[in-house]
Amino acid sequence: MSKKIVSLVVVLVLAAGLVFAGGGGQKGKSSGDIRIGFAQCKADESDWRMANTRSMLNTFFVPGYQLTLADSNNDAAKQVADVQSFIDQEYDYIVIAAVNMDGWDTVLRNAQRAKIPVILVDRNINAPQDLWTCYVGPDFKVEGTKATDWMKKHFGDKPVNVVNLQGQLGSGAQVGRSAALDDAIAANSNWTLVARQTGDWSTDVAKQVMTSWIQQYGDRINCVYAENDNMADGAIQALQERGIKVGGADGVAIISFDANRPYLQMTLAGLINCNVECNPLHGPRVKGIIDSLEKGIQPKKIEYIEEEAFFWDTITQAVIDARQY
Ligand code: GYE
Repeated sequence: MSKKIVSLVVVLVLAAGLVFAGGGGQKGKSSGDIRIGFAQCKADESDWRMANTRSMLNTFFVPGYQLTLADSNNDAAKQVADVQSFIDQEYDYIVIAAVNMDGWDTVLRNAQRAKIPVILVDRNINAPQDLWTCYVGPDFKVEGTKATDWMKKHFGDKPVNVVNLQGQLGSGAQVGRSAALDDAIAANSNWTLVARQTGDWSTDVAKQVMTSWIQQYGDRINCVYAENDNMADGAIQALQERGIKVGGADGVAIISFDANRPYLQMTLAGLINCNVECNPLHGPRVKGIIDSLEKGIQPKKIEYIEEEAFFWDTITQAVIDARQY
């Protein structure tokens, strides 16, 4: 099935909050398929999350696997219940992209008792390491440091008056990226955090928040640290609607994370100054882990993925065209 059709299936079926991807044959235990329960945050929440969802569904849409996606709609309590449901249905593997870092101990102990391996993908959590098999994803604080290193170079000793559009509060991505900004502010006396608030990974919410900050702080703001592309876009819209110069050498500097292709085009256009990659294509990584476990091979406990950063004054169209997402 082509990518476009799988994406359509994803969009059409997501409304049911449950998506099955499997390579033919009878569904369920009797088919002999490896049954994987994937507890996703909110499958269509952002460009990043859609790419991540497609990667997981496309990867397991092959014979021998049955992937069931449970969409928590970014509700942490529902996501824990989704995982418990996978346990109750005796899935072979559980994969979690955690909405929130906390609240996992009880349900993961239940998975351990049921002898179901738990693979953490994308988002890290606060739970004892013996309760989960492995983590594959970014080191979010390292991502944030790539952004603050650019800010240091860009501003030098000039005052940095930064506003921080945070991701969903309590998610590993938000905690790590915000912590990197906190460290940089503490280390640089010419940096000031003017305001911070969650934009819930959303363009519209970020635009509303940025609009109120412009009304409150006006041209004092010279940097926006947005913890994903969709929120960076919302901030840019708010600034441009008020005729405020954005990006480039002397506009309000825009920091973003994810590096989805449409936002790398905005980086090339000089609207986003620094875009830190956060690779969503975890499907093949998770399949590699499951295939190893099927052979009795233990994966690395923590596998941080290599990621780069892109900058407005060095990125090229060729770089963008070569990207997978
Ligand atoms: O940055 C954001 C998504 O967990 C890295 O979640 C992911 C983040 C990503 O909602 O767009």
